[in-house]
Amino acid sequence: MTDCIFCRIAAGEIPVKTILETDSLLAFHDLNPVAPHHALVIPRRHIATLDAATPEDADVLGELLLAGAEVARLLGCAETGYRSVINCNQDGGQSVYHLHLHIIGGRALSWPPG
Ligand code: DGP
Repeated sequence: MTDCIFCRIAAGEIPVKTILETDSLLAFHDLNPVAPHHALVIPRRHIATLDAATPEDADVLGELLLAGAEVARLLGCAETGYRSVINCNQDGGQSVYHLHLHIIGGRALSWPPG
């Protein structure tokens, strides 16, 4: 989708600070970090929301979680801990409608979220 910012990032049209990439996924530093470590992992294929995912997306969803764990290790916050977040739709706080996993760490995070 040409009007999707994360599709454009996946296509290399918008520069990001890449952490890892595979044939199906890309991980990069968030533009507006909310913690010392804040990365996003996106599927290259456009899936608008978690709610829009189908059983055909099961493989890439599994890869997304595993890549998120690898990103946390690469950032150095796996042992101290981090949060994996997928915001879904308006009440979930989603602002970019291309499925993405946040990896947030480097400080103690409160619960419940605001
Ligand atoms: P969400 O609210 O869950 O949809 O999170 C979207 C995140 O995407 C938000 O933390 C900021 C980040 N973001 C938006 N545009 C860009 C961009 O152009 N580059 C990078 N690196 N991050 C972006």
